[in-house]
Amino acid sequence: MAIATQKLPYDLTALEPHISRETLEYHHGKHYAGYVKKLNAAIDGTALADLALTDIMLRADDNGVFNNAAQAWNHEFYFNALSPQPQGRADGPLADAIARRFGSFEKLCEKFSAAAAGQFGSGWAWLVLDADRELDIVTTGNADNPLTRGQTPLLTCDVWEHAYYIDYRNDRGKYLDGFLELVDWKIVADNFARATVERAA
Ligand code: MN3
Repeated sequence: MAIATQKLPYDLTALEPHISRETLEYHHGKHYAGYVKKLNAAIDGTALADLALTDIMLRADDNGVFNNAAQAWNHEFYFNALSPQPQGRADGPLADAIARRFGSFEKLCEKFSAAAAGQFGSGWAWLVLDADRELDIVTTGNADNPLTRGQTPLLTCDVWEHAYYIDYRNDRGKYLDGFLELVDWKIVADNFARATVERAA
């Protein structure tokens, strides 16, 4: 059973002006879809073929399989947390956890942006829940995913150039400002609630 290419949860023009239709056509339609296609070709007929995407990523012992599985996972997680009508800031238990760990929601956003801006080359910035149930901000290079380090992803930002070059050229900082305008903190809060339950189990 092949891994299905997920549809975007919004229209191609829905994230404008921060992320253009052209960017989504390439980023979702070519880059993300390409990772899924290469992954399916690589796992066809192997023991991984019937597993869910997360399990394929965590069990892959081949770099090519891991990279394509992780890139498929990371992109789905990235696209799914964005919304044309986002809840603009965290509330509830997530807001409390952010205040405890970072001081304020604004500080979290600053720290997240700085980490994303500082990731050298291609990669991802993440808000995660650590094994000790603390929030943290981490970055990973290329396709790497915090699940491989025992951290549960709550939010990610793609800082590969293909995520922003059409709209912002080399200006990663401006892309990050636009990205933060689109993050739906209701979705991040749902991820946090699920991760907290899993960690407590
Ligand atoms: Mn990408």
